[in-house]
Amino acid sequence: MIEASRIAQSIGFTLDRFIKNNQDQFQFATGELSQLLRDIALASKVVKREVNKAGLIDIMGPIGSSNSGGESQQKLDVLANIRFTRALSKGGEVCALISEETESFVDLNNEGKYVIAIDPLDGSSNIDVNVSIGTIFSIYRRKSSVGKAIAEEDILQKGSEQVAAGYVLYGSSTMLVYTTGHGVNGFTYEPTLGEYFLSHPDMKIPRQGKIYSINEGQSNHFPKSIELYVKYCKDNNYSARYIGSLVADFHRNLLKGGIYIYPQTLEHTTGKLRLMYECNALAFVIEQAGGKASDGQNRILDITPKSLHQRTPFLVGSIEMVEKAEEIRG
Ligand code: AHM
Ligand code: MG
Repeated sequence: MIEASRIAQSIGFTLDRFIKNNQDQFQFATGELSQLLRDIALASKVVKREVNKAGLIDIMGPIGSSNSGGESQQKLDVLANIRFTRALSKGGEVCALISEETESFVDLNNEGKYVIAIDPLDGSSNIDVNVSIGTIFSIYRRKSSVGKAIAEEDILQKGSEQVAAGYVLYGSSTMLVYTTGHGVNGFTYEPTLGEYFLSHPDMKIPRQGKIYSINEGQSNHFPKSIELYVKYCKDNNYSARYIGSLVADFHRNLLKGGIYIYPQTLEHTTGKLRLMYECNALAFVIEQAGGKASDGQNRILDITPKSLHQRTPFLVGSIEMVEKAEEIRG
């Protein structure tokens, strides 16, 4: 664990320098994971550039196709998927790619050591109305031997096996927040220099907050326990804040303290969010920041995925709030 003071002294470091300085945290580090993080940062800059052009050129709106979950794909969803796939395929560090936008995983047929699960552009229904969106990523070590085809054991790994994870928030500024299991650090993009700089060292979520984030329009179909927890939030004068863009809601709650919940609903009987490329990454980040993530009963990171696009109920945020929500029974 790097000392908080050493991290604090790194404020203003470029992402590149920070990654290089902390490379010794990775067991058996050979620089590949560092390169992979740089590839993600580079792709995010390209996506950020496209996102900022929305409204000016023809990249908004649906493209007319559906993603793995049958949801309408936006032009920027597809574009972001192409940008990340290209950036991650070229370096040779990644051997397989799992994406929200593609039905099955992509075997890159190389000697890469890492498997990556990614939601290239989450919350993309918000693009047309100029609301923050994000990219979410999880990085795992390959388990099968190099030279063999990618196996199920490489793909369906538990969240606890992630070696790094994070997100990019395309908001009023663009931020890259990630963890390699040694705390959470946030970098802000400086557009005139084209660089990410460390702005939020060693991020910690308050143990208790006063914000709850849930789509209350679905409340007629919440499980009883969630209905009662929402009542508890109201009885305690918590504030409701829901952007409907997971990365933005998560990031705000990480900074201020709060809880985000997407439970089972009538339409999404097992929850809406995807375990492998939405929940696991954010669960790893929140635990590293001192918070908690659960499906209501089980730790998200302990769930063994049975399929690529598996959904799960998701409760994430300040530890005392998530524990309270788990404690209330319907
Ligand atoms: P997406 O992957 O299709 O973009 O959907 C995920 C999004 C999350 O960003 C957000 O928190 C949630 O769906 C909002 O869902 P709802 O509109 O049902 O509240
Ligand atoms: Mg998504």
